[in-house]
Amino acid sequence: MKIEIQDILSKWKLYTLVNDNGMKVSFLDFGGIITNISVPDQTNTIENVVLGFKNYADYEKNSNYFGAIIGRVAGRIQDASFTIQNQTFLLEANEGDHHLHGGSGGYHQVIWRASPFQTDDTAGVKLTHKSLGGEGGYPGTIEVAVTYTLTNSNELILDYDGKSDETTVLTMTNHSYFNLSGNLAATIHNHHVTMESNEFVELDTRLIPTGNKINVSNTPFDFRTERKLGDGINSISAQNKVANSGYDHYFIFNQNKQQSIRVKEETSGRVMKIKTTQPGVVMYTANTLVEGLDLSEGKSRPYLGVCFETQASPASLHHAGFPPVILKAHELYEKQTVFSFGIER
Ligand code: FUC
Repeated sequence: MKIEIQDILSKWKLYTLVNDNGMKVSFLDFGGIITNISVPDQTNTIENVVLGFKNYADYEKNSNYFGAIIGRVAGRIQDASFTIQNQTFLLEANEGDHHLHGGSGGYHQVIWRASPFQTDDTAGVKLTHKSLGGEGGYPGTIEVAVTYTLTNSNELILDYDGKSDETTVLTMTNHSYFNLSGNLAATIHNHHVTMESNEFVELDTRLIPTGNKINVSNTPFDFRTERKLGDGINSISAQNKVANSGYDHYFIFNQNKQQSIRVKEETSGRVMKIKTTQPGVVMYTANTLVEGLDLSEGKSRPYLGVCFETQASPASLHHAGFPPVILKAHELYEKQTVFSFGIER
């Protein structure tokens, strides 16, 4: 195991974790942004499987949230406001009338304090940050930590911890866009996904949850048996159309099942498995990714990556019956998501 550290633009640090199989994970202390995950394909060719900019300076804006830590609350908060314990809190409306991904000063824009660590079989970095009560409109001073650990079994473990001095809201995620074809060889239409989810959250035309859950049966949202992402991207179903043709929806995991997702790309043979303690995932197929950004292996275009934003549901702040994002004062927030990479011939 190895950790390499590089200075970037004399303001950020880039950490690269390398395991004994040659798998590499690189990320910045700025936003905790994962810039590169390099893993072997079936011919043992090691290639990058996430979208990242060619020039580090482009991460400064990063309006697509490439690879970043998202918080305090991942996803959209309707009308940029919520009420807890009879108190209403107003947040920044940074997408129309709504609040998206923690606002302009969210965790994706913070330089995190980084502490590297290493054992025989793991290498990692613990990123910590303190967000003050009132910042961005959110109540409670929170100490958060996100730890990235690479193992010799080609797993990337993301551990999220947090504690607040007042009751508040918190659901963090990582916004990596995966593309298992390797070095952007193709779009994600032919990525096959399997997950145990009977229901997903219906969206209105503003991508705000309506409060309804839809059963996946007989829809392109049924991933209980393997389905390719192209099915939803090319579908005329109203919910795929509303999301700008594709997926941008919260899938609720079935209770009492192991919460895991499997993603497979046939040409490369790469398989990614995601295991999480979170109650659901936003699967976003980069429907509105702008064209022509300079990425490390080519130009951006829609459907070039797929995000699996494991998290609770911000819809819970306005509707009953959704996985809650409330964190009580002094309660420990502890979540884990593991991405593991392999091949299948
Ligand atoms: C996802 C989506 C949004 C948005 C953003 C970049 O989380 O839910 O629609 O486009 O990422």
